[in-house]
Amino acid sequence: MFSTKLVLFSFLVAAVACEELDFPPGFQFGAASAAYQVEGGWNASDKAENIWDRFVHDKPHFIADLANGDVACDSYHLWRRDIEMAAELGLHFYRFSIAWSRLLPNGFADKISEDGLNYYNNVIDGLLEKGIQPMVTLYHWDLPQSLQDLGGWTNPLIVDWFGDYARVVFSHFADRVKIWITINEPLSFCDGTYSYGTNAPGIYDPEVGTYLCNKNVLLAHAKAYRIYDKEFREMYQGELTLANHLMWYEPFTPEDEELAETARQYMVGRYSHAVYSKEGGWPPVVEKIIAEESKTKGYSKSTLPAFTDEEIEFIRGTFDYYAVNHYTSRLTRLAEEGEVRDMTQGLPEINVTYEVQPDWKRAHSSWLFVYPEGLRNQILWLRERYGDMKFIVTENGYSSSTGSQDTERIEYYKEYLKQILLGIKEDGLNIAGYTAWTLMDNFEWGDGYNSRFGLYQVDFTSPERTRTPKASAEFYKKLIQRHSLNVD
Ligand code: GBH
Repeated sequence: MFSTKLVLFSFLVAAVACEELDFPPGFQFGAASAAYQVEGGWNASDKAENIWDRFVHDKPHFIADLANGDVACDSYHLWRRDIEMAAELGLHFYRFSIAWSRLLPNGFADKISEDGLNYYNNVIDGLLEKGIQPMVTLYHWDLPQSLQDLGGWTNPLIVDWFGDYARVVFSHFADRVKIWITINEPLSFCDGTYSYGTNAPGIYDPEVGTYLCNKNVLLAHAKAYRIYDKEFREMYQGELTLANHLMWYEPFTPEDEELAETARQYMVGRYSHAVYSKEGGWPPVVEKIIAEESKTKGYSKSTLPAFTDEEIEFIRGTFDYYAVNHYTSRLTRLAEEGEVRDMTQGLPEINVTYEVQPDWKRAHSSWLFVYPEGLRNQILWLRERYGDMKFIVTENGYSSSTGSQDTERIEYYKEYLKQILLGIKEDGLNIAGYTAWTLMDNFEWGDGYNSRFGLYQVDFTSPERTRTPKASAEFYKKLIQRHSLNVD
């Protein structure tokens, strides 16, 4: 009798433990890629040059091994195989981006490429045939070079250029695409370009350029959102937002909490407050710091360009969910004089130096330290600052070098997904989906082909760019099948 009870009891405990590892019904799993990182076909048909084509060709020394994305995974030709892989994994959705200069060779809407249209129609239809939802990013860093020549993201006219491009995209694809990201990680290409100089177009102008880009990006996003609202929403009922890169900051010592909060406002708030907060505009603390800095440096006004009241209203509330791109975390402490030279070491603008805990494992990418709790803390912070809303993790992943026995990647996914489950079950966070970065090894920007994030391994020496599943692909497939982290 006693033993039957015990057996029954252990069974119940196990069942509860299993259930704890189950994802809520309706939770969706996907994987992501980006046009420049996978497509290749850089000058195929009438596709025009973009800023990454120009950057890798003119300044190859910025890229490891002088690599480039001319061919990359050759997805321009091998898209059928990509869809097959998405289907093998059982993905609910596949996130990819449209190359602006493949669809609009002039950058402007005066000419639409037939081949560009065909390519993206094929990908969208191919996914839908397999029951996979397309999630489409309009801009993942590959600005048409023609628009860069006119000032790119520092020219306020880009707001209209982006709006025109968005309208073309919506009018051709919004009948089938229901979930959108307007712009991917403006922090990475505004700050990454102008404050750091190592991203295309390689222009270094930290005091002015970064913030011009920052403001124009927010307006451009809002423009696309308003166009969708007015011309497409009623018909198509889709969801839009921008995607932010969120590095989570915790204080190095308890006294550093205020500094950590300033870092969050500087790195996350600068691209979120205007859109998601109740009052809109710049985060007040950032506005204050940059105004003071500008004055000290002798500028006539703050180099953080002010918003008009109309602009604040135009941007405020232009979201249907919050897109979380998250990989890593840092501890923040006050920088000593001259200690921080660039973004990899801290935030010189606000006197922050980065630290990490000694037990945070480092991935192949020098910036990627593993701290799973950071993801949950980051989303909790977003809910606290901007209110309860739907969150989708639109990027999360781990880099290694070549090889397909990637147990460390599996470990990373397990640990980060566990934090998502805890966020849902213990904190009541409304997290609706998760996107693994990335479907297959691809051109990892400045790291070339050295840092590999893929679920599938790609042989970049073979003309067929042969793709083979890594151990993590098997793991992800099982996880999706079982809708649970209870995978052996
Ligand atoms: C994302 O960027 C991108 O959306 C994606 O295209 C990319 O392949 C993926 O993640 C993996 O990198 O911060 O200290 O060293 C991630 C954000 C911003 C991380 C720039 C690396 C380099 C400067 N990236 N950052 S630093």
